[in-house]
Amino acid sequence: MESYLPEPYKIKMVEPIQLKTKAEREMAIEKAGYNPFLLRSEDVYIDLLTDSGTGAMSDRQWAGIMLGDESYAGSRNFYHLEETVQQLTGYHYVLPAHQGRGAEQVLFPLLIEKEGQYVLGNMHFDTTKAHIEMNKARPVNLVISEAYETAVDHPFKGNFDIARLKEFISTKGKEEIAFIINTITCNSAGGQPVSMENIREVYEVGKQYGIPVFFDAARFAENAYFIKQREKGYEDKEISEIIQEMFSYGDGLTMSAKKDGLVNIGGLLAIKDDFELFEKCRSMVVPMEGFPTYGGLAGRDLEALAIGLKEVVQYDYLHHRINQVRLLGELLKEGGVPVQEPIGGHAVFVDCAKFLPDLPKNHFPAHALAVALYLESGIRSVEIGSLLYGRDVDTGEDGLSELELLRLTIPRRTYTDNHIRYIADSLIQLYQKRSEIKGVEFSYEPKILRHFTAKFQFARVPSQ
Ligand code: PLI
Repeated sequence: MESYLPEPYKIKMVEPIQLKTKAEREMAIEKAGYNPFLLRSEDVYIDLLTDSGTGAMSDRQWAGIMLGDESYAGSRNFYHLEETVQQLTGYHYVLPAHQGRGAEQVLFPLLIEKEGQYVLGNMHFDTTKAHIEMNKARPVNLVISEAYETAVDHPFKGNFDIARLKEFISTKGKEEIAFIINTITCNSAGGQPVSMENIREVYEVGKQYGIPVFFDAARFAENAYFIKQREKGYEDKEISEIIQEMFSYGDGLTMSAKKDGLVNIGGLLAIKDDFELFEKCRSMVVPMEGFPTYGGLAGRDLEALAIGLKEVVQYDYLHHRINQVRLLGELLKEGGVPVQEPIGGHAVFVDCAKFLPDLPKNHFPAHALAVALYLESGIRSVEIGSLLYGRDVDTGEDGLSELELLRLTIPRRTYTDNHIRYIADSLIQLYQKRSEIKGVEFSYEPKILRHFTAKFQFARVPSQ
């Protein structure tokens, strides 16, 4: 029975959820403009929109909430958090932020020196991309090509393509590169990990050319677990040792603590040893996030985060977490549903170009499947494809995403394996009647980050 271990916790408090009737779901999604982001959460039965801030805190974290020191400056919870982050990452300078994008908005303008510079990533997350573009720089994705082949099995599909990284820098010139950002795990490629070898190589390239290397560390612990499972030489290492080695190959990090921080709100900016950069960040944090010892968070939030960062590195927690996501992936595969393989850390990504091969990109196959899944079974999921990718900033061209994925994102410590089975059964049933699923088209398209607020109607033109 070693291979299957149930949840490593017992439930002390519950939040009721309710499956609305089919007619109620039809009304709700129509009112939401066929955009699951615009649904009221009460109309959702199982919420797989995101793993960001949606997890359950432990009894220890809730106890920590009661120890909140709400002083404006110098709160004891900040010092607890600072010490925890220093020990975890080896980075000396720590600034809290209200969430990941708070840290991005402080750091990125300080690293981008001139208009048109490039920021090189394995695959940029959407807010990261938006912050880079808002500072008039250009994000470039340099993930290995295997990431775009969902049926290809590769242990580290989040890896940078080192040859392309070097070629890009030498072709454009190092002064044209603002910084490199290594997203661990690589969310947009399917929650896929980056190997230690690749992390080290990226840092060496950065050092060679004098380009700073930062981590987008939202799912750092999940990445470390995959390294332990899959990379030679790391089988017997502690998760915390792996994390320290990972971060040693970088100059700093931004982190959305709403994922592996195991809290509902929070973010971090940490810098290894560059005092000058830290000083600049600290000055910017004040007008943007708040005084440097609270950074947009309450003292109680800082405490819950300090505790969460200690819980997330526990092997039993990570083992169940990753295997619960894998359970969903395996059940779907058994039912014939095409998914990004191997299964990622925080979500199962359904390959909708294969699920709905007859729907064109401008009928947003993955978004159409999200609508169908909600109607079928009250499950909210999210498109990671052409809709999220948006239009080319220069040409306005659409449909540029190489992948059309539906993300079934599993919140941490929130749903049981029984919920997982319901999700799998629902999607497999839809797969069996996939020819009935209709495409969607815009009835309203916002200019920036359009997926959050766009509205849709069922596509009028027959898609075949
Ligand atoms: O949502 P924030 O501001 O705490 O974090 C932004 C952010 C940065 N990097 C990465 C890799 C993310 O995944 C991320 C946020 N992700 C969300 C909200 C998600 O649903 O995946």
